[in-house]
Amino acid sequence: MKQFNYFILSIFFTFSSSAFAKGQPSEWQLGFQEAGSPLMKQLIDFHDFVFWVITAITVFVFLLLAYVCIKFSAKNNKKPSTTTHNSLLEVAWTVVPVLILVVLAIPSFRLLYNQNDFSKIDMTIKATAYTWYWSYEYPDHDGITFDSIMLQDEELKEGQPRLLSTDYQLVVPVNTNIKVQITSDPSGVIHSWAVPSLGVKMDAIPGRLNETYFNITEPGMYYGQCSELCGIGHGFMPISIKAVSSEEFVSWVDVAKEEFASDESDVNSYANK
Ligand SMILES: [Cu+2]
Repeated sequence: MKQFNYFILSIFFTFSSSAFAKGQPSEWQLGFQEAGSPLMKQLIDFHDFVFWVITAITVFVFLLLAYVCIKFSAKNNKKPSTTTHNSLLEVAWTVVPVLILVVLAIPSFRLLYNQNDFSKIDMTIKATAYTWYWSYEYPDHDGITFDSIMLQDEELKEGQPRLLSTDYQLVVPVNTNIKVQITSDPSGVIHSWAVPSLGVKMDAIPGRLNETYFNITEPGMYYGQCSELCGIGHGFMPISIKAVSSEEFVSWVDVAKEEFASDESDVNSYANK
């Protein structure tokens, strides 16, 4: 399936000027963004596996229907059989679907378990949704806190995707299990913190702390958007993540501690700006 998608994509790319960029959508994209985390890789593999299973079932049922329609039509089958039961057949069409479901359920539950396995977390970040931007907090790094506001078209620099770039990015180290605690402004609405290439999508609900995690394998930019219809600014509260090496992250933390010296009034004062 993946190969097929890439084949189709390559055809479209021949006619499109956009280059294939990791961690963000591309023009004429079909299928998923390239996996940026092991979890997304598993999600894509499972999707591809299920795709082939349902394709086989659909083709089988279609061929069976076509066969029955032709073979047992009033024209071809003048004297219908009076058979009403066939034990072997009835057991088979019950047991076979059950087995197919078991074959699907095993990798599905394994994936579900992996998505909720918080046993090996290296660091935590808190994302809070406001109308209409995300605010981030690094509780493990002296509580660095900052808002991440979408860049307007005229503020975009070369290579920054429109509607996905923010003034401050969520900077994280690569090959680190990062837990994200997600919530929403208590006086706000429900949002959703979603980054497609990382296989992460979690609702941000006022008064409730949800959590998810990701592990980025390669340095680079990874973009996401609010994925809950939250109101007028829904399309304008992107998530942009900058994955860097652990050394770069350490030096970023030093700079960020100065730049975003924890100031609670920061978030509240934004509304008055
Ligand atoms: Cu939102």
